[in-house]
Amino acid sequence: MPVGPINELWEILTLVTVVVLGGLALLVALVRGRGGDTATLDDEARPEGGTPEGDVLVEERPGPGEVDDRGGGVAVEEPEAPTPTLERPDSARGRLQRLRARLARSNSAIGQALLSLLSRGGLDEQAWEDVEDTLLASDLGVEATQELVDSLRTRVKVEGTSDPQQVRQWLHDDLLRLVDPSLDRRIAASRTGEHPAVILVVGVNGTGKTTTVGKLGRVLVAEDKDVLFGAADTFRAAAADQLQTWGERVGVPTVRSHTEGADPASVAFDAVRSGVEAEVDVVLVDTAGRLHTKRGLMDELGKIKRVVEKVAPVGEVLLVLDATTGQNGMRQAEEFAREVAITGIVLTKLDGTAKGGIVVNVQRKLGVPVKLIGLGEGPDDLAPFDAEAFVSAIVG
Ligand SMILES: Nc1nc2c(ncn2[C@@H]2O[C@H](COP(=O)(O)OP(=O)(O)OP(=O)(O)O)[C@@H](O)[C@H]2O)c(=O)[nH]1
Ligand SMILES: [Mg+2]
Repeated sequence: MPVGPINELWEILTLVTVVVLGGLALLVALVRGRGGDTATLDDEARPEGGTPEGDVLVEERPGPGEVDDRGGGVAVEEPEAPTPTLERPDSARGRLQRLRARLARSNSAIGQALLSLLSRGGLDEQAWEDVEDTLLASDLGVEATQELVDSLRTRVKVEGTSDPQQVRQWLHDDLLRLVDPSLDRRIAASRTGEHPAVILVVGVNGTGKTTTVGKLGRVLVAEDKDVLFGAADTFRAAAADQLQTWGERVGVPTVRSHTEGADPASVAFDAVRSGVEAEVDVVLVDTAGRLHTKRGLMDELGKIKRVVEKVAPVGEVLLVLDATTGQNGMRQAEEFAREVAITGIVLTKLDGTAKGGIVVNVQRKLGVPVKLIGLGEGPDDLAPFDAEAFVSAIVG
């Protein structure tokens, strides 16, 4: 058997093994080296503290004179990519048309009672007293009720008629005069010079402030305005969450603090300052509900307004009143007006009450117009107050 070729074969095999092993060793060394690099890159890519970039924008600032920054950082919570449910709401007019039936339903109790009384032939003392009671029950107030009844009685007597059509027309005209269509009910929601419009929303607990801020934000967004919410209700953490949820629903960022009990004036200040920097059109500031009888809390409201005005004038202070609270609502209105200059009233929950008369009462007491009405809990259930539509809803 020839030995030469076998030896050659062994030599070749040994060479191949050496080359393969060397190659493997080189490969392992290379992979190790690259592996180290990867780890370093990962570490650098992760921001310190593990906060995902763009999630929260924490602003630190020294408190201005009066501001006591108990709250620590305030964050602007951008709504996540606009929610798919975010569609364009009706125009103001369209919304009122849609809600008219609801308004009529709520007021028809007054209207029905009045019309059936007035169209009853031969109005006697008892009938007039019943008319008076119906008007008082609708929270029209003693003065306005007296005026209305006197006016109607005189007309019926002078004209010598109680023709239902005619009486209905008189009732309509008298009510409209009381509601006063000449009042300016526009919401100040446009920038003035360098400043965004600032709207402060105040009122007692549970009247519908936060809901109103959310709904109003939606109306303004639909008018192509840049809007920012300020969550100055720091009393409960859930309050800021509630506003932020509305913000996400209607596509508006919310400036808030995550610290329960943070200074509300400080959060309001931060919201308005962010609004100035971002050059938005409107900053809507939601405040905590407060009992009008609690001195300390009422003082706090004055402070919020003063602190905000270090950055931009507050053009609108909306008092939110629950239409179902009757005379108590009137007392609230007077106390709030004493503390901050109220520029407009939002009357909520008119969908569930026949107490629409409070519109007249509160306007007279405060000399401030009802600007908006809440007719339900949904995002589109806020309408501009329209005197004519309101009266027609009562009289039919
Ligand atoms: N039916 C009806 N419910 C309303 C209306 N406006 C608000 N609400 C409801 O009233 C309740 C209280 O509303 P919020 O907006 O939380 O009231 P708030 O004034 O912010 O309450 P606090 O912050 O606790 O003082 C909620 O259940 C709302 O859905 C309205 O116009 N009609
Ligand atoms: Mg609230």
